[in-house]
Formats: sequence, structure tokens, C-alpha cells
Amino acid sequence: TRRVFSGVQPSGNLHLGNYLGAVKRFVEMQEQDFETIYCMVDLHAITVWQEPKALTAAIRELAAAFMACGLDPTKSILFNQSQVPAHTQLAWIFNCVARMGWMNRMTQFKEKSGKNAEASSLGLYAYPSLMAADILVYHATHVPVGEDQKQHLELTRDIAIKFNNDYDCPGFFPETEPIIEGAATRVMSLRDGSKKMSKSDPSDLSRINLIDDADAIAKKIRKAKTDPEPLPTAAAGLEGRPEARNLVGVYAALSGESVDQVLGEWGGRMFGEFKPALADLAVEMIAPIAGRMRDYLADPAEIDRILGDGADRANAIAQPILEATYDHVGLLRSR
Ligand code: AQP
Repeated sequence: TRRVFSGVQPSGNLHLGNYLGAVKRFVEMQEQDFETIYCMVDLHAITVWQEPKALTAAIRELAAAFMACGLDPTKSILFNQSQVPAHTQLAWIFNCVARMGWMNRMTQFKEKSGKNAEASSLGLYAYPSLMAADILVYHATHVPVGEDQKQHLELTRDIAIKFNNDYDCPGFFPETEPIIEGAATRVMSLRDGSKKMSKSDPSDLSRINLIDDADAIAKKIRKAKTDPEPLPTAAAGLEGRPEARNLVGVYAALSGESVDQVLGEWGGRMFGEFKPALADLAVEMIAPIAGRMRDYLADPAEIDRILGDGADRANAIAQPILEATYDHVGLLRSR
């Protein structure tokens, strides 16, 4: 089978970067010839403090957002990580396979821990090992993610290779392929073309949230930082113009065109014309998601039922792979 796994943290509102870099791609893969497993990675979220009631709400909101974006629990397995214990059980084994030196090279830890790595949780440091377990506990072959997760996926492959080698079980864990495709694999802040669009940016104007209404979306695009030059006629002309590159990439991803097609139409014209067209397109594509999210959230018991059912189905795949892993390691199982 060609099996897809990916996860998103329930750590706040989803934004346009999460949508174009990840969730929209999840939906596309759901409609192709893949078995698709999508996870709300709550155990990753608590690597930084989350207020418990807010975390519970965020898990349900993320489930609602997934479904509002088009993920269908009858076609994909949708569940939250903490309901499938095999993730953390395999993560421990991977903690014993991965090397400190590999972890020390992870740029996301450096960015998220900032100047004070000593005060970060041990979980934040070990995050990539749990992520490798999330993927490999399903023997997933393909992982759709944004560009920022590339290094973690390389580490996942290194862990798989080392495990297969250390325990003499060639091919047991697959060498997972990252799927980082499309015109918007790294959506940048609307206020600063050198920074990734992110849930934790203090400026709400820096991102379009999936719960924003039409007015908010249009306003944020109107206020987005740009330069005074007209749009170039070919992609090479976006070199050195990060804000222009970002908005053209977002337009292409939303319209389903290539960057060159967008520039074929818009090259030579000014942002004063381009921005209203981009705003209309973003409103058309994004604004309806919020309404559908509210409909799902009106019935939290149904969300909980869907996640419980997803966890049962995920567990049925993960448990035998975990048991085979224990056998390779030599752990005695008498029950
Ligand atoms: N700006 C982005 N452009 C494209 N893809 C993105 N992703 C995140 N930001 C962008 C992709 O979204 C998926 C889920 O991300 P996550 O929830 O696991 O956490 P994150 O990458 O830490 O997201 P944020 O918004 O950047 O959160 P903070 O502010 O907490 O750091 C992943 O596939 C990711 O690549």
C-alpha cells in the first residue's frame, strides 16, 4: 500500500500557511490512490505549555477545521495522537536509536527554544523522535508537509535506516518520502517576507486565519507589505522580492495555477490591481471554511465519536507494527 501520514499541532488557530502547505494537500491525497491517516498531534503541542481547557478545545477545533477543509472521516483516518499509545511507545525506542548529535542539529529546536535552551522542555528537544514514531508506527511511505518540516523528515529516514541496521531487519521501517509540493510550501508573514507565517506571531495582521471572515481576509491582504515595482513577467523576476514572491505563490496555490501562469496574466501590472484580485480569490476559497467549522463545532459529542473511531482504526494498524518492533529489539512479550 501507499500510505500517507501527517499531523498538525492543536496549538491555536490554523492559518493560510498550514492550509496551503499541509491541509489542502492532505485533502488532495485523500482523493488519490493512497490510504490516508491524519493526526492531531496533541502530545507535540504540550512540548510547550498549553492551558488544559484550551488544549481540549483546540483539539476539537482542529478536528472541525480538518473536516471543514474537506477531510472526510469515512475516507481518511482522523484521530488525536494521545489516544493511540503506540506513538509514544515507539518514540521511546527511537530515543534510544537517535543520537544526541543528530538532535543537536535540528533548526526548529534552536528557533523555538531561542536563547534559553536550558529552560526548554525535554519534550521539545525530543520532538523529532516522536515525529519519526508518528510516521513509522504506520510504516507510512509518504508524508505531505510544509518546507519547514524537511529536516525532521530527513531525521526520520536516518532513524529508520539506523534501526533496520542495528537490529538487522532490512526494509522493516520504510524510508519515508516527504511530499513538499506546490506553489506555497513556505507561506511567509504578510508583514515581513523573511519570516514564516506562524500561529505564534504576535501580529494578527501577519497571517490569515482559517476562522477570519471575509472583511478580515480582505483587510489583511490590502495591508500586506509589498514593494513599489510592478509584478515581473517571469518567476526569475521574483528573485530578491520576498513579499512579491509570497503573494504570487499564494495566488497560484489558491487558484491552482503555476507561478508562471499567474505572472503570464499579471506581469507588468501593479499591486494596486493585483491585491484586490488576490483578496477576492482568498475570500472565495477561505471564508466558507469558518462557517463549516462552526457547524461541526455545534456537535462536540460527534467530533469526539469521530476521533474515537479514528483512534480505533489507527490503533489496529499501529499495534502489530509496534509488536514486531518489540520482537526485533528483543523485548519479551508474554501477553
Ligand atoms: N508558513 C507555512 N507555510 C507552509 N506550511 C506551513 N506549515 C506551518 N507553517 C507553514 C505546515 O503546517 C503543518 C502543521 O504545522 P504544525 O501545526 O505542526 O506546526 P508549525 O510548523 O510549528 O506551525 P506554526 O504555525 O509555524 O506554529 P508555531 O507558530 O507554533 O511555530 C506542517 O506540515 C507545517 O510544515
